[in-house]
Amino acid sequence: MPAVALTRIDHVGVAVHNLDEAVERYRTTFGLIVVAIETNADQGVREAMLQIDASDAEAGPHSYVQLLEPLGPDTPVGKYLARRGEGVHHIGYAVPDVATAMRGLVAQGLRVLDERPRHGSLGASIAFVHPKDLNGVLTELVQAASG
Ligand code: MC0
Repeated sequence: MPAVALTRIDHVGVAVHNLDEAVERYRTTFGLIVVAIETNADQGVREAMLQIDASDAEAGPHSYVQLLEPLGPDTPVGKYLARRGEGVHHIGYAVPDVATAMRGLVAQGLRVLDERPRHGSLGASIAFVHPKDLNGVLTELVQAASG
C-alpha cells in the first residue's frame, strides 16, 4: 500500500509575468477553455484555470493548465519568477481526500507546508509539499470540490 494514492494530474502550474498575455497564448495555441480567472490573496496570486480536452467539455474530471501571476515580489510565485524566470512552478495531483493524504506524507517524513488544507482554484482543498522532499518539484495535493 502506498502512503498516498494519487488519482490523476489535476493541473500543471506555470509562473508567468503577465497573466492576460499568457492566457491568450495558451488559449489560442491549444484551444483550451478558460474555466476561471481568480485572485487568491492567501496564496499571493492571480491565476487562470485552462481546461485541457475541449473536445469533450462535459466529461470529467478534467486536467488544467494553471497560469499564475504573482500579486507582488514577496510571494511564492514572485520569488520564483525573480529567481528562475517563467516556467513550471508546481504540479497538482488529485487525491480523494487531502487531509488523509497530508497525514500519509507527514507519516513518511515529508514536509507538508500547510498545517491544514487551504482554499485552492475552483473550490478545491489543497496542500503543498516541499520541493526538496520530492526531487525539486513543488507538489500540490488537490481534493476537487464536490458536486
Ligand atoms: C522555491 N524553490 C522551488 C520552488 N520554489 N523549487 C521548485 N519549485 C518551486 N516552485 C526552491 C528554491 O529554488 C530554493 O532552492 C528553495 O526552494 C527555497 O526557496 P525560496 O525562494 O527561499 O523560498 P521559500 O523557502 O521562502 O519558499 C519556498 C516554498 C514556498 C516552496 C516553501 O514557495 C511555498 O510555501 N510554496 C507553497 C505555496 C505556493 O507556492 N503558492 C503559490 C501557488 P535552493 O536550492 O536555491 O535553496 S498557489 C496555487 O497554486 C493555488 C491557487 C492552487 O493551485 O489552487
